[in-house]
Amino acid sequence: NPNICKQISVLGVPMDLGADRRGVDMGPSAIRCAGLEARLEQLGYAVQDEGDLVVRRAKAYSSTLPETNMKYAYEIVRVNEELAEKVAAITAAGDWFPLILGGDHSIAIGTLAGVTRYKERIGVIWYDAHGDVNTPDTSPSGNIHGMALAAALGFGHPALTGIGIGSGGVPRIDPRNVVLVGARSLDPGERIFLKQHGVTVYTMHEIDRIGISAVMEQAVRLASAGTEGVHLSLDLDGLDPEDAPGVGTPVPAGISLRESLLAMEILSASGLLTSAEFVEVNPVLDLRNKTAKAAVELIASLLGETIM
Ligand code: HAR
Ligand code: MN
Ligand code: MN
Ligand code: MN
Repeated sequence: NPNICKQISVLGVPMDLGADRRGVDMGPSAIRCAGLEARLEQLGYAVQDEGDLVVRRAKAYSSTLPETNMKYAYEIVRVNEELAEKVAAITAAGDWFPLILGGDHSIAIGTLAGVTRYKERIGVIWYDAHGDVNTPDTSPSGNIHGMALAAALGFGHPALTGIGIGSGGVPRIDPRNVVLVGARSLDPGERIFLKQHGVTVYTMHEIDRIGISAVMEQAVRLASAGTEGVHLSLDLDGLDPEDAPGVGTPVPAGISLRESLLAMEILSASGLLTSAEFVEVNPVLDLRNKTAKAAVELIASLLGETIM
């Protein structure tokens, strides 16, 4: 097993405000129900379950940030600040691997702020049907989960870009170390953003053309160049809805579970993984916890499980 940490700290973030849709708040619970801890222990890890952060219900009409379209911004910012501190504390000593369970993808802002606290520079593999690089100006929905990656890179509203690093802080992620895998639903403003900032995008086109193994090998190389390691931010809607039906915004013709398991194995074998989050599991829309079970399979492969 190539991963450095033999101890895994699991933290749930039952956030659904960033998606403006109920259900994804139950994601951490569903992933635990699918047998996460036992599976990790079978792999020889010591597991510390930190439980879930508290996310308060918020009324939409009173919680959109004034003069923006950012729905539920106050509570999303508050929870992400707490998440950043918690993740930073988990990584402080260097011998615990943070595994964050979402929750909608807005939690990546806090996770990434925490993961980069004690690191000069890290790369990110963003496994997702979407780009999540909207800013309030380009977002068609005002849903903050569609702004998370832009915010983590320092673009968008200061309320989001300052999370975990303060208003004078500079994000420790270079867009050239960010790689999107599985993209197939990008907004016009997102395409411009991705080109402008030099983010590498492997859409379904490249995955079909050169295969998931070549895509992942290149993704690992680009994300790790000049960095101290790679964070995986995996949105279950990156997978095909056939394999992961329990997501709020399914997009057809996605990455299969089989391809995704190989993707995780390649990332695992790199030995460069610092941290990971699995987000957007919506048990209300799922079929017999299929998507949460897929998440557990992916996590096991990511953390070194092999068949032989
Ligand atoms: N791009 C659209 C928006 O910003 C939809 C993106 C949201 N869906 C996600 N994110 N699950 O990955 O509103
Ligand atoms: Mn135990
Ligand atoms: Mn996403
Ligand atoms: Mn998505």
